[in-house]
Amino acid sequence: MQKTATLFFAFLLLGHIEAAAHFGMLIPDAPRITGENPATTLTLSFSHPFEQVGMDLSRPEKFTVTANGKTTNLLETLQPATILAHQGWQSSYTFNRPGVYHFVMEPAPYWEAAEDLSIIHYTKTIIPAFADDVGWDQPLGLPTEIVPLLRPFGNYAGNSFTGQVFLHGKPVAGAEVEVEFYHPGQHLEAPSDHHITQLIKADGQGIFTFTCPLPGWWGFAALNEADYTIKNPAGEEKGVEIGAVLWLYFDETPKIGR
Ligand SMILES: [Cu+2]
Repeated sequence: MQKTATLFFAFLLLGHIEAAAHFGMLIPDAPRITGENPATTLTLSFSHPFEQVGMDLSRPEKFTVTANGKTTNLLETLQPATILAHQGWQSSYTFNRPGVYHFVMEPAPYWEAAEDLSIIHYTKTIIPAFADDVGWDQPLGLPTEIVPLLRPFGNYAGNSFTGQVFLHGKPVAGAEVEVEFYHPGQHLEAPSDHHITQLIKADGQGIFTFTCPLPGWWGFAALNEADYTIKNPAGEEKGVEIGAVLWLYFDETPKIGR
């Protein structure tokens, strides 16, 4: 008991309490774009998605969209916003033509004293516009990324996501992938901390499959150690955790009946 209390106090001193994992988040208001609704707000944050506990995300270093073979810089469109009571960012995007739009945020390194390293989560969300479905399986060539093998949209809760983890363009054998569910505005009770952040290991090709049982957003974060160091706020060279994060939306399963 006393040990728990001491640990708890230590976490308080370090700034925020880690019950579960933090995730780069890039969540649109609409998981797909149709003619009736050709625009969406994109919300960028660094949060604990299952528990809906926010952290501060300083201005991202990059924010881009890649579609129809072209990458566009959206950094200037970001507006500060309060997300889960913390610093986040929003942008609104209007879709002009069909395509599969890969939105990517590269945050500034986040110094995590509790883990003695900096964290960079390359965060990706893929949105189809006007029923297009070409190019969803294309890697973007990010330093690290999860490339979907299941089409990352048009799925029901209960479908299984399969993805492949890449680091510098090569599959990561045995990659560890953290998984969290996010349902804005809905508080869910987990039986244990293990249920808040679920964990799966990829196979020898960096491929993993995970069944998503609930409708809403599911985030996958493949975490690897970078082969470089950067300075922490105290000026010391420290390791970097680079994460490949992918967010997907699973729709409610329709009811069979008449
Ligand atoms: Cu955190």
